[in-house]
Amino acid sequence: MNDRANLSRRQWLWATVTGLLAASAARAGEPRREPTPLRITALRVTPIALPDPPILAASGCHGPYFLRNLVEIETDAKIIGIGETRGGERVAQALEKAREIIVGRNAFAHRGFFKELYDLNPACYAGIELACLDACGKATNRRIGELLGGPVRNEVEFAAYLFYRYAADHPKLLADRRLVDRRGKDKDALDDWGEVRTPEAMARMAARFQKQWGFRVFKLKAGVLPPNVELESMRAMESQFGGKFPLRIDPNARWLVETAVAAGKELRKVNLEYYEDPVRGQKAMAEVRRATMLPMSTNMCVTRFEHIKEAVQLEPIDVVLADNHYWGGLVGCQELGRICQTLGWRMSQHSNNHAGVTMAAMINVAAVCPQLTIASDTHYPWLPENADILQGGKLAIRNGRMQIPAGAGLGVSLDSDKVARAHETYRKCGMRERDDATTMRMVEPGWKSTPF
Ligand code: GKR
Ligand code: MG
Repeated sequence: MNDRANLSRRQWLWATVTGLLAASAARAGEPRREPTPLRITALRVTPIALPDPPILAASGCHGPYFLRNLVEIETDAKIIGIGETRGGERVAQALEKAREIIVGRNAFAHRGFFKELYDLNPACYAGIELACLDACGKATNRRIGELLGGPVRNEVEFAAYLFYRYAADHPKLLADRRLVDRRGKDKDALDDWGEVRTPEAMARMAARFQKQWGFRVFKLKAGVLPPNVELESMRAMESQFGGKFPLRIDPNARWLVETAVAAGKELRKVNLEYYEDPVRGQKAMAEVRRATMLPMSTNMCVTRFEHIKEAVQLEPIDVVLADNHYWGGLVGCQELGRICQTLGWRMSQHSNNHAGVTMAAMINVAAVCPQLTIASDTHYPWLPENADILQGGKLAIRNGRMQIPAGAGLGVSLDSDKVARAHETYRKCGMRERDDATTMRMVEPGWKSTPF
């Protein structure tokens, strides 16, 4: 019996096809190349807590720490990829479960475990995708942007993210039992911004953001003080800058439709780039958009691909704030970009508190999404100067812009001592999920996020 007779029909077909491919490669004088996987051998998850000043939003008051999860994947090539994602115990647990899914898999083929990880928790997928991309970049000596078809720009514009706030040394906040560092009063305070709860103080804050970092777009986090005070703050910034810089306002859906419509008339008088999430839900957003005819944006009512169908029908927005933590990583943001282009939506980026690894990721998102043409948000200026967990300290913001870090992968590295310290803070402070309402009630007992 010859060899062919010993093979099943399927085996025979496969042998013929691969034989033909090998023959054609050999004919072209090239050795046959097997793809080299970058096998994931281990996953390390490190929850951290970093200092957060008492900035205010519809959810209450930040602090004393914000939580993040750091992700490190080890590979058979001895390359370690790093990632950062949303903080808190739920995400940490999802990441722990992800270990058995990803160990043994190829970091280059991260899209192959997208669904399993995304279903566990979107932020879990985002952290691991980022670490995989970082490892793949290091393995090929390419920046992440280059792996994803970019960069389409070399520097990325960010907006000043302005928050009303209490002074960092507010006595009631210094009495917080969760505090485990040495911050104190005056020169020992976490920062020197003082209390900012009036239109004049907000205009001064905007001017300082402009001077210190060169920002050219300004977003007011509203939904904190009565709407007339917040509108007065917009006017104060407008006159501070002589109408030169675009403004944004984001009440995080704390306003009622009638408040938002009335506010819209006032907002027509300033150089408004867009009106972000004044009200809750696509239907209410669409109503405000129709009544005010202002460009509207969201990181609240269109946050998943499943929300897009309804948005096409209701037309609540003009701008989507992408976020790799919930849109399916950097690749998900690229997919979103194509959809935005098709629907005529502009694209910006959403931010929660984050450290330097996410900062580098956000710069890379903008570098691989051609549609992301307007300034992104970032909380990075609120991170105290010495608090980042990167080697070499914080990444620089100049003229409101950030450069893509130069090295392979994400181009940034973790400082292990700083990571250990931030993990120790996480362990000791006892905070396990974000809870702005509790902090707010320390200053304003009984506080509730009642709609305006
Ligand atoms: O950090 O308080 C905050 C913000 O309000 C944040 O949680 C929002 O998610 O920045 C975000 C936004 O644009 O809505
Ligand atoms: Mg928002």
